[in-house]
Amino acid sequence: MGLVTGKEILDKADKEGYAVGAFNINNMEILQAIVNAAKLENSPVMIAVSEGAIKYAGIDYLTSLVKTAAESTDIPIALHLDHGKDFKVILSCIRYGFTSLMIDASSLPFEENVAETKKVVGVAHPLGISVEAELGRLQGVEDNVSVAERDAILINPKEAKIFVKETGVDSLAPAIGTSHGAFKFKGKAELDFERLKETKKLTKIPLVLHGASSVPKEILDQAAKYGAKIPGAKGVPTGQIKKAIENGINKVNIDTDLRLTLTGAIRKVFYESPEQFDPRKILGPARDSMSDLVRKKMKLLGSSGKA
Ligand code: PGH
Ligand code: CA
Ligand code: ZN
Repeated sequence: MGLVTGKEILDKADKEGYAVGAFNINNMEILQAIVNAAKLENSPVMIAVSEGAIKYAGIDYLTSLVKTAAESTDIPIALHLDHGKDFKVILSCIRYGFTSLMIDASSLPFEENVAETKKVVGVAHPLGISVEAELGRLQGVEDNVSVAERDAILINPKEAKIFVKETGVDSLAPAIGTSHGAFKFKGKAELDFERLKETKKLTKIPLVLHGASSVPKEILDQAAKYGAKIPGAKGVPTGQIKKAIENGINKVNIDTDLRLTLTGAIRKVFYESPEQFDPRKILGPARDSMSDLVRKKMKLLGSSGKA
């Protein structure tokens, strides 16, 4: 089967009350790990490609790999631009066959975010390509942050309603207290579920959780055992991911947990087999470990068996 749109995957998830993982790729092994997991779990999946990944691997290489993966299965797979900021990159993604685009103009004032998002929807929708946008800032928010500060950082559900109506986006990423990377919280992790609930009620579209890696202790421990030094790493507890899905999240973005898994697996090979220099023996175990990780995520999100 060819690629399907983000909207097709996410509208079904919204209707049936589960979430689909959007996993970031940079190379063949990461993609194969994800697609292999999707096949084993019979789960729809979104392959996320960032502007950084495009710079690293080339849009031609990455799209060829993802199209080849989609042709190998009947599992619904969407090819998604993650955090698109440059309109030229967005246009080249359209030309290369992406079926889902994120326009991230969330650092701009509200009206400019509306205008930028509208511009992307204007070119994408006539071509049948889905669009995701973002409101608020992705920044860890702790208990000691003042109400005024929270309001400045996190999504305003009433604004979200206006935003969705004016732009016509297919999905929206609300800032509710997560951030990207391996160091999400200094104190206790607590997402703003009230804001999320209200945003869902007022927008009634699929919502997206960015910065959703859990940074699991067992992955950190494995990496540390073989020499990694990543002190203070902390992610979103899996219980909060579940609660977010119960309150309207239908797409969960994972990058960091893949990176940590790959790092731990490669370190293990280097530590245990210093004589090893075959790339297949170095990257193969990492690919297997990432596939196991993605299978666990699909079970957690409720997308297993939904393909
Ligand atoms: C993400 C990934 N990509 O868009 O939001 O977040 O760093 O938590 O994996 P993590
Ligand atoms: Ca942002
Ligand atoms: Zn993100």
